[in-house]
Amino acid sequence: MIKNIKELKDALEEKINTCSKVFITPHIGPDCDAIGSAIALNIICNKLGKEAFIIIDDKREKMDNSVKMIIDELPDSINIITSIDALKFLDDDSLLVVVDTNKKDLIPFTYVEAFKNIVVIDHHKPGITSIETDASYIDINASSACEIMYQLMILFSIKLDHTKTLEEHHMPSNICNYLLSGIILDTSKLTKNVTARSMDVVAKLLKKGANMNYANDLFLDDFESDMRVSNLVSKTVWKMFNIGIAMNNEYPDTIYFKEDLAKVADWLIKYKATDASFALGYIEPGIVYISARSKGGVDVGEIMSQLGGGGNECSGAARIVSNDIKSLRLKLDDVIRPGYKLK
Ligand SMILES: [Mn+2]
Repeated sequence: MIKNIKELKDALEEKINTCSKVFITPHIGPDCDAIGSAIALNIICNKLGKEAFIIIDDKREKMDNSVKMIIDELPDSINIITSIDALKFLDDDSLLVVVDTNKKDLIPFTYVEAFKNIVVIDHHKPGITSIETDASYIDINASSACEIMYQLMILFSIKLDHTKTLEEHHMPSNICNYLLSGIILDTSKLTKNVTARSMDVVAKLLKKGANMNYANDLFLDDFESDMRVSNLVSKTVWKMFNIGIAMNNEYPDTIYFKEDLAKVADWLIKYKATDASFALGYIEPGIVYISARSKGGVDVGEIMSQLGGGGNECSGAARIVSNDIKSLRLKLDDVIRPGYKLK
């Protein structure tokens, strides 16, 4: 276990310098925090003169718009490859860095044991499926992986505000905006999980040229998505008066985007009377996704962990292989009861 950011910097530097190449993997279904931190790590590798590859298997059509926009503007120096391609040229001296998750089942491949050297950088609670490595840095007080990555980049003396330096090193000049977007996303626009340090990082990113409008534009809703979200919100059933559960009972086979379900849970938690909210639906045939939110009084991460997912007190999710969403809905009812302990 790595205890502080300085130790993480030293461990990373040593491991990157001594490895043959670096494979960076964000979680399946990468969001802005995951992709932002993966790019930041790629820049650190470039700075140390090491070849790096970001492993993403998600199909472009399935990707979140904000992530697509970021990927589209990346320079050629950032290599995104699939896990099958990665397998072709990984060797005994390859280093794997997992960002924005610490769980085996949330990374795109199952050959994690093929790596002798693994670093985990995350801000989610560890659980039974956590990747085993001595070089694991998990700061659950950090708002986001991007908050951690910003501090790391500073320790690596990377000049984020120097567009020319970034260009010379073929680094994406928009990196400050990517990091800001990751923080904005994971804090629900700076309203949740925000500490003095998060705000400090945000202030420094803005000073270095990040632009709030970039992040806001990235997260603009499109009409179709908003209609799917409000439609699902209207199907919410209230349990024990203050737990909202949204599911499409009428057309249970409807396929949603993961982000739609997150938005529904976000929507329901904004009401004064809501203690916790859950939104569930298929994200592809045979895969049910549950997004959960709480104001902190109901530990939704704990509730989600009982369904094979995870998270923290305020935010959680689970991805379940199932063709029977209706019985999952009942199972959710069962696990909410014991988890419903208001502080
Ligand atoms: Mn995150």
